[in-house]
This record gives sequence, structure tokens and C-alpha cells, in this order.
Amino acid sequence: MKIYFCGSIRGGREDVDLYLKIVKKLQNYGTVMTEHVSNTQLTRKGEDGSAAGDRFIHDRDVDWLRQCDVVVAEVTQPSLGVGYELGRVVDMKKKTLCLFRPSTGRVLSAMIRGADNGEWFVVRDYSEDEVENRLAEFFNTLKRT
Ligand code: 6IA
Repeated sequence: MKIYFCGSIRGGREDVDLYLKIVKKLQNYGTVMTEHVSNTQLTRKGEDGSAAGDRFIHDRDVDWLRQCDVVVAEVTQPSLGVGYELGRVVDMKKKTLCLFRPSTGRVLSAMIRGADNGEWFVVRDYSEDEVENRLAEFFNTLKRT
């Protein structure tokens, strides 16, 4: 199974340790195409000088979104890129899990929470110690569809 993981890069790297934890758990379910999102060496600033160029990153990521089987996004740290990816994914009707931590005091964008259709695009509130269970629930549901 090809898994596309979304997490903030230029939106801020505050949650990168959690992204790493999630990616490690996702690797029990399949191949994570976007492991770089969880690279703790990758800083928000470091991206500005990306040799690949923004067009290349955009086109490759959209291509990967088309190829993937499922999308998992950590949406607590607001990121334009993650929001954009999720918008594209809704159009592609990909099976998607968005994970949000209310304990941070943030309120998730209505454009993400409101996109939950209880079917193939779901938003789940969680705390860090619930990651494993939330992922297990999501992948178990996939097996039944
Ligand atoms: O607006 P943001 O930068 O926060 O958007 C983050 C989202 O966009 C992530 O979920 C990624 O899938 C995607 N994204 C943004 N920048 C990159 C990127 N930069 N590489 C891949 N995906 C990206 C270059 C990294 C490379 C030099 C290791």
C-alpha cells in the first residue's frame, strides 16, 4: 500500500518529532512516499534554498498524490501546502485521514473539518498517545471497504 503523509514544512516545523512518530507507525501498514516530511533535519528555512525548485516539488507531489492509495495528514500545525494537498485529494476522492490535536488550543479550519464526509475523508481529534489507535482504526476500516 502506498501512503502519502502530509505535514507542515514551510508552515512551521514545531511538530516534526510527532510526524516522525506517525511515519514510523505508518510504515507498518505500507510504503510512506513522503518520508522527507518527517525528516528532523529539514527546517522550514532550509526549504527556501531547495535545489529541486518549487515547481518540481509541486508537480512531483501532485503526481504522488495521484499514485497513492491512502493519505494521512497531521493538520494541527496550519500549512498552506497541506491544505492545498487535501483540497486536491478531496477532488481525487482518495481515502484520507486527517489527525488534529485540540489540546494545542488551536481550532481546525472549517474547510478541513467541514470536508469530513464520514466515508472516505475523515477528521479525527486525538492526543499524541492515541496515534497508534487512530491509525489502527483507520486502516481496519479500509480493510472492510
Ligand atoms: O506549505 P508547506 O511547506 O508547509 O507544505 C507542506 C506539504 O507540502 C507537505 O505535506 C509536503 O507533502 C509538501 N511539500 C512542501 N515542501 C516540500 C518539499 N520540499 N518536498 C516535498 N514535499 C513538500 C523539499 C524537500 C526536499 C529538499 C527534501
